[in-house]
Amino acid sequence: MGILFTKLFSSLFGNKEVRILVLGLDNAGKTTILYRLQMGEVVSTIPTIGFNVETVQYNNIKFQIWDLGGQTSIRPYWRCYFPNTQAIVYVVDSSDTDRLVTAKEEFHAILEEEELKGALVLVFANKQDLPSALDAAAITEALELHKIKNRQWSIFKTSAIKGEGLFEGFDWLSNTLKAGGG
Ligand code: G3D
Ligand code: MG
Repeated sequence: MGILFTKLFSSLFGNKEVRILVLGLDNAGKTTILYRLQMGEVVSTIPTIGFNVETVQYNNIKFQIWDLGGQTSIRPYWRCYFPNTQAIVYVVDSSDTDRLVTAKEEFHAILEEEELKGALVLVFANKQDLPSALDAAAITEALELHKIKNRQWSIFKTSAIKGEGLFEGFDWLSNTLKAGGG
């Protein structure tokens, strides 16, 4: 699996430092996805400023992830991570119907951020292996993806635990970035 992802991303961006933010509510499956990529060591920062950021660096590409939701007082600190962001990967627990409204609100708040306006959006409707998971159409509706204007987005069904759908999603991301999006 790791070889696949490194191959996919290795020809991107030249030497330019780029960021891919992997965001979503806690328990969505973000950390599981990061480990699935196997693109390098996952480094976790000590949460001195109130939130924990996990980073995987592969050449000039940095994946950074943290949990959305919770305290609003720490949000201003998120902005340190926004410059040079090419893509946002938004991960949703498709079986967590109780928190879909929160997931939507947090998502649209991130999309509003000035420094993220140019970033592509890849949504992972995760935990598709669970019988109670909503499908991609239902997640599209719940997150109001059709309200997204002036940027490219796509949604993929995934099971991070089984490793399903992740490659397809990142393949779309890589191709879209290569084509000049983001
Ligand atoms: P987060 O980093 O977004 O907070 P995690 O989420 O990656 O820590 O995952 C939270 C829990 O969901 C973990 O379970 C993890 O194994 C599980 N999970 C992640 N992806 C999937 C998936 O695709 N399917 C299923 N069924 N579970 C998934 P635990 O029990 O370790 O807390
Ligand atoms: Mg996590």
